[in-house]
Amino acid sequence: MARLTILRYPDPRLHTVARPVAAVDERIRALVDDMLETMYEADGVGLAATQVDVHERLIVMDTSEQRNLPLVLINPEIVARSAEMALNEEGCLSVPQIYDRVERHARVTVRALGRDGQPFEVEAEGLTAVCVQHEMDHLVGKVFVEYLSPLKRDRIRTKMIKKTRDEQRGG
Ligand code: GNR
Ligand code: NI
Repeated sequence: MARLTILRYPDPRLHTVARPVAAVDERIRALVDDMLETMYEADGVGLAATQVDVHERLIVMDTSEQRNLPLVLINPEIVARSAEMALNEEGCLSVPQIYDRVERHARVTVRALGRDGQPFEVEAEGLTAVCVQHEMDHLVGKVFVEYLSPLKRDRIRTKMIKKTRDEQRGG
């Protein structure tokens, strides 16, 4: 297993549209394991392949309290969405220390392949529903800050560029 580098907003590679995973093989299983390690190490509840510069439709998540229930979603598709919406505070490992409210479907049903390539469906609500929608946005090149006002987004962009520059100087 290996820890992967997470792209930081406004890296243009975060806007890449992922293509489907062609086959759930050893390469994909190794990527899944590295992404899980990277997600747990960063204390995240989810990670999309886009964030580690792999542009294939693959997500890992764990929204459990004890962080011992990894969920792997390969070629995920949302097959049902609630009419009811919910406002939730979101963050993103690619936009560290920025949190703001985003409106999403309160519940979604997702169809995907698991780590072994078997198809399954999962009904998500609460944080899991938020996370599924947030991660699936990453796969089409969308970061949550794009739901915020242009003014807020611009301020975040400037802040992230400065933060990244300061860190590279050894801060
Ligand atoms: O770790 C994460 N926490 C989180 C909190 C609220 C809404 C969405 C998320 S996803 C985020 C990890 C991440 O950036 N996934 O793409
Ligand atoms: Ni994210």
